[in-house]
Amino acid sequence: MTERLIHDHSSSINGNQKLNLLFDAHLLQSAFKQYALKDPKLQGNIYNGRYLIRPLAASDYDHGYVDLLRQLTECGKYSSEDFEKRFSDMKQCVNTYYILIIEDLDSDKQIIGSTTLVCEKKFIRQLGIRGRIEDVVVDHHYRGQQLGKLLIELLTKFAKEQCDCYKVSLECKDNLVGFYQQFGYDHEDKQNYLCQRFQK
Ligand code: 16G
Repeated sequence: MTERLIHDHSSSINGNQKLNLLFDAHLLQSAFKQYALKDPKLQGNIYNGRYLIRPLAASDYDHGYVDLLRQLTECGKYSSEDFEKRFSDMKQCVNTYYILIIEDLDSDKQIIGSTTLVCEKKFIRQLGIRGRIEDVVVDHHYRGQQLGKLLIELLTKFAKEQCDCYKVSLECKDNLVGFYQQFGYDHEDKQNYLCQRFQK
């Protein structure tokens, strides 16, 4: 199984294919190791012998990444070139975008889960970093296997320990509040989430 593991600085070997990854996969090692102590189903970056967990790759448009996001919200239509341009823009923002995906190794490397951490640099809080967990989605065929839990726990740990975030927040629908509370996310006293939408 080791040949499947990520081993390069900004790219990875996945089978024989070199991937252009959004961020350095080595950054995940500490979070992975700690998680494996809690859940031995995570070995290296393989979960349960079947699921590879890694940073998003530029080629993931071809592995169903955008279709997966469509299970969360509308994505519109765009080409793989458009996707790669956005990917490249994100990658140029160093230490900012961390998109973690789960790939099903038994199903043609299809992407079946994803979560994003965005790190925002601040002038407040001693030049603090604020994290946001975004776009948590697991393919509906794969729900009930704790894969969303895995992604959120890994990225939350990563935000705290690797990115040194002083806080991490997320927005979710009412029915998911209980789900996120189990990972330490909660309403803050006298704080509200306000939003304005623009017609596009
Ligand atoms: C949910 C997501 C948020 C995403 C939004 C999309 C989580 C924790 N929250 O609130 O990240 O951006 O849905 O909905 O995954 P929208 O397209 O209506 O903005």
